[in-house]
Amino acid sequence: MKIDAIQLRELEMQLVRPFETSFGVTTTRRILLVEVHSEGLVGWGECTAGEHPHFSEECFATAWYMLEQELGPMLLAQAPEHGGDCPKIFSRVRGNRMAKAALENAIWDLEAQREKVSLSALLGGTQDAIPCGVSLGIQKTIPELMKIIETELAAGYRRIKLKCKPGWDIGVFEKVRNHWPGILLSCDANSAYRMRDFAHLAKFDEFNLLMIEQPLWHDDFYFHSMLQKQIQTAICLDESIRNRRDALAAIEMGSCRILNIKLGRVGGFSEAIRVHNVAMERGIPVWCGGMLEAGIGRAHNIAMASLANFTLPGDVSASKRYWKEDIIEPEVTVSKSGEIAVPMAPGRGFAVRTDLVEKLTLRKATVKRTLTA
Ligand code: OSB
Ligand code: MG
Repeated sequence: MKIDAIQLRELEMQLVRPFETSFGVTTTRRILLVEVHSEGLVGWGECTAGEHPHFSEECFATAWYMLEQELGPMLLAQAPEHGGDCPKIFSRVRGNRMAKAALENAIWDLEAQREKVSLSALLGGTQDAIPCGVSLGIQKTIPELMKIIETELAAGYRRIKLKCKPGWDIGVFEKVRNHWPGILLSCDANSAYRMRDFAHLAKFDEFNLLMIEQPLWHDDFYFHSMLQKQIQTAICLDESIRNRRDALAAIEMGSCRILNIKLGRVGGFSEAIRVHNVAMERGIPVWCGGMLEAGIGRAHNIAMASLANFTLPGDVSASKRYWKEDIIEPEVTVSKSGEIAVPMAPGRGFAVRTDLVEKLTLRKATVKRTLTA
């Protein structure tokens, strides 16, 4: 397809409530959108990099730079036919997977429109609804957390994930489990623990957690495999898994029994499908993670989560949990039974509210064609 233009946008969007993890608090998101114009159609992509390089090495500013100066010019010079052509086009650039994913996903988004098929169908999705959970940040007090859990369960969500860290773990799980003995409950440490904490982490077994997500270093497999041997609770890796090869290594080493797949973290739809497939071959269930996405990223997550091995409730939830107004129409909603319906219409199935996007835009840039790309 001939690419006519690539535009980058920086949006500022206020979360409806702050989100606290073991690595920090987010109150306002800087959302990086890419628009790829081709033959009268517009493919949209959302970069999931954080404001600061706390989840991974990437952040908003590094992604903007890579998109404007490296990846954008490469794509303009190459004219891909399919979203699946992008990894090869970007292969000379090391890392920077969230930046790559924004562009690659925009091409898939465009391709689904051009072929008049749903994005889910284009990806090979087979499920018409995805089961949803919620990820709950660290709160000031346990009673505040209990109130939020009550609200989310009443809304239909099927799994509660608690962000945890030393000092906000066992005491919290105890209260929550006592009150709700039967719910699917998991926790996410975002790398907050170390080897001295192994005995402490073994105590999590008491609470019948569905999984403990990324307890140790963000780039580790080996010590997670040591830990997995010493605890009963399934480990789920998030940060550590950058591609199919990482997933295979982690599975073969016994570093985890469940995988979280995030489009940005693995570099886009192509690699996400590869991670999904290798996990399925090995009998490892996966679920779709979240990065506090606005509507474009959320729509793309829904399409991805329609693949067959996304069997566990993910962190993809309703727009209104994050935003007063989302940038897509309709907003993402969750049914009383805790599911999001996968759109079957051509394309991503959620229209972009371009007027609102324009209103929220702080900065725009058009990628220039360069001779060296
Ligand atoms: O580790 O899953 C994570 C948000 C930002 C960075 C990392 C993570 C998260 C979440 C939120 O858990 C998931 C969501 O609701 O989007
Ligand atoms: Mg996580």
